[in-house]
Amino acid sequence: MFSHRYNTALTTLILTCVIVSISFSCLSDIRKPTSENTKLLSGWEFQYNSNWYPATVPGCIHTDLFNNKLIADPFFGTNEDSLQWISDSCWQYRIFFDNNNYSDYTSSSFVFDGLDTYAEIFVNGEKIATTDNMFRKWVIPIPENLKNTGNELLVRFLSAPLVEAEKAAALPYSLPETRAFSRKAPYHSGWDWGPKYITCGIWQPVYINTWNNFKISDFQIYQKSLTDSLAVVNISIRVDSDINTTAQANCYINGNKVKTVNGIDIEKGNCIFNFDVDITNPKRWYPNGLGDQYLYDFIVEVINGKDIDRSTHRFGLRTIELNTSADSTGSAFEFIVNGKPFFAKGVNYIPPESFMPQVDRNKYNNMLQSCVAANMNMVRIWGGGVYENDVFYDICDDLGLLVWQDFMFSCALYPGDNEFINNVKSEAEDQIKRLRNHPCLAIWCGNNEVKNGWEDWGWKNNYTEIQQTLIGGDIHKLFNIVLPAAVEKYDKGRYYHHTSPEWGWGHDECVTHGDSHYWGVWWGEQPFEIYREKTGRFMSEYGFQAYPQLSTIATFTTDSTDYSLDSPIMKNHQKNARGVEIINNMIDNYYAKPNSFEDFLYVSQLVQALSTGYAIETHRSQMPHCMGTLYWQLNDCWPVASWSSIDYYGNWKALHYKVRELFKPVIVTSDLRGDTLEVFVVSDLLNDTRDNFITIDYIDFAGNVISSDTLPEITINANTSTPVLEQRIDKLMMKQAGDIVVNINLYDNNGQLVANKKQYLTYPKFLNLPQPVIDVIVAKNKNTYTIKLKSDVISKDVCLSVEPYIAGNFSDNYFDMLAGEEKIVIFTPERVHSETINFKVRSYTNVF
Ligand code: BMA
Repeated sequence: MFSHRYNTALTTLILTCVIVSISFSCLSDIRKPTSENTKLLSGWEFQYNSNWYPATVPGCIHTDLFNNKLIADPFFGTNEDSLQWISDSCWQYRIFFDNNNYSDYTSSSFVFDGLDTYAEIFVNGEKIATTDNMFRKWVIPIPENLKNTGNELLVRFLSAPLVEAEKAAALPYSLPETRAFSRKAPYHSGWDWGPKYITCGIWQPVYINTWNNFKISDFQIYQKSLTDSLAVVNISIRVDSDINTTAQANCYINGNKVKTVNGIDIEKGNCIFNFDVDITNPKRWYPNGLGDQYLYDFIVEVINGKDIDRSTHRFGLRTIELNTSADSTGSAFEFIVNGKPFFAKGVNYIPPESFMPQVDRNKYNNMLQSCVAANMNMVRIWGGGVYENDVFYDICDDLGLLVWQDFMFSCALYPGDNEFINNVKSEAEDQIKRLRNHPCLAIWCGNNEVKNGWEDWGWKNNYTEIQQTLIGGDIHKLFNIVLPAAVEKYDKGRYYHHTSPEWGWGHDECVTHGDSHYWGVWWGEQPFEIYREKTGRFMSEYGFQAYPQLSTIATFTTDSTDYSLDSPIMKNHQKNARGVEIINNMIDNYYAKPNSFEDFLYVSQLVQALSTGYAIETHRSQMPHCMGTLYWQLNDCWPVASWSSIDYYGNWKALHYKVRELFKPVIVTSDLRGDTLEVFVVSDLLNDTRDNFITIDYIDFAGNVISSDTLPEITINANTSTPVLEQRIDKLMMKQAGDIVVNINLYDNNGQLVANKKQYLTYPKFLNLPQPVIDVIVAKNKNTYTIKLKSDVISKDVCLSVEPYIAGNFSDNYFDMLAGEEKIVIFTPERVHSETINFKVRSYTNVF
């Protein structure tokens, strides 16, 4: 179901989680730790009608029903419509377990790392707990009166929509989204790129934790100071204890014991103690592109005469600050890492699955590797999804991807009663403690578009002034008091940003103050050129939709009779009410009308790449006014038309290839304002380089150079954007705008090509493109294919595909080739294929 690429994820559901695999061989004391976790993952069943069926844990009801052939594929056709009943029902899960003398331990508990969402938990029919927050970890003591064998642990999930309706009814006014009453992934209720599947289930691992006398329940590594010669980190250890004892603590870094602290008084209950550790000549952790990602392995242990417990984490040494100071324009939004301001290049990330427990390490790896391949250094985990699994942050630590972490609140107003607030406080504590040791974590953000919604989306009109004061007070309390206090308490020093964006796109401040979501192009249908005027200090959202490729559409359609934008299935897989219309309008504005459904898919990708690519170029060229750009959105949670640059199956859309070019450390950007050509050189490098040069060739589509210019002695200034040319284009030349491309090359002082930009003088639809003949020579290597392409005249937006479809990766795609230019592309299939692979080559002139 759902994926031909990731279907192994269905069966391999044991997510790598809290357990960090660091070798303990360096430790002198090899006694077993007092605290032990025993997984409780196999043997679960769920009840449907009155029968019990095997369940997968971690998992959810929709995937369990599907795996047992009780429902159709939720992603196929219009099945979404007929599967809504699932979320209106209660669902029960059970497992039988033996009593391993649990009452002999000081403590023995069931630990649920995550339950989605409203659960009642019973042992042998007796209720032992209720839960109401998907984002909390639940530790529930195992009752004493167990049988020796065959004890039943039963988890009953209530229907979230029904619980929400009850909570909503208790409030004297209604909130715009009833999902806001639940602490549950907002996107489950449907989004403008996602289906409505309100899941329930044991969505994170379950285990039994036992310990005797004491255990380490938490440990924080806090960097107190960092210079080139010395880092001082404070280790703070929380111990839960059933005894009063005096203990010793040891700290190991990279296998070497670096600290022993004796005489620690541990008292019954819980206590926190801390000590400093010095690291001389520290190696720093840098974001991708700015340096290495050095990680230290930390182990701490607490020992008394007879007991020992240990905990491990990796840690990276770096400083990170966010400069939000007022300046002559407004207020900055500039990240500074290890003392150096840098331009944040990245993307917004949504949950990669409608049914999150299906995601495995492989999928995270593919997505995050695609970010690094596209020269990104930051990913924003958007507040309408989930706090990600540990493995996600581990990979970000490894790859140097900074994480902008929203708390999970999005596009809604929230209640402010004590029960809700206390629930959020516990969630924040759990999540902050879980994530704070990761060097990738750059910033906490209160929510997505709550202030923006409250100020700009007309919600206020539904309320009296008194109600507005109450609601305004509730969201203020949540995002300006409760959450920042939690960050201050558990993760002191990490920046907390109360909402994203600071100002909605209709406000003047969106270009002068803080972070900005500029949605004027998609929602406002403004021309792409508006991005010039609307570049803010940090562009944390903007984007344009495109359809995925045909092979992706084939996974949820029956046959080609569904291949029409108006077919019920295609409509179901376009969640934005005006999506088709907006894409078509923009195609009309910029491109020729595509002939067929498949051509439409392709052109939708071109228009997305043109629009979002233009935004990125503009944002970077307005550095340092603008110091970051995160486009909307990286990925999909099912196969769908959306703003993503990578589809559900991991296929790169045209945009992702474009992003890879535009996020290179040094680029040359250009723009046409009327008949004036402007050229900038943008650099993320930390040093200036001199004596570079730029060639500017006006070339017709048959390859004749009409005029040439060289700009000598170009300095690529470190970490900024430098205008290098502003030139009126000759009138005669402008008359031939449809017949010319300006090929701009930036060379270093050794004559090596550093960057290229092909600037057209008019929109693609006005180009008089000849029909190219492209020579294609394919050579099969051991595991890859080399495709050599050469075109007689210019060929625009050359797109390679494999037909019939085979999953794999093209080293480049959706590129322009000048007349006579040769291009080599490597195709790497995901699996080795013995049969012949057919490559299809198309270019923009094939669509009209
Ligand atoms: C942004 C996001 C999402 C949404 C996207 C596209 O503002 O925050 O809510 O999916 O717009 O409409």
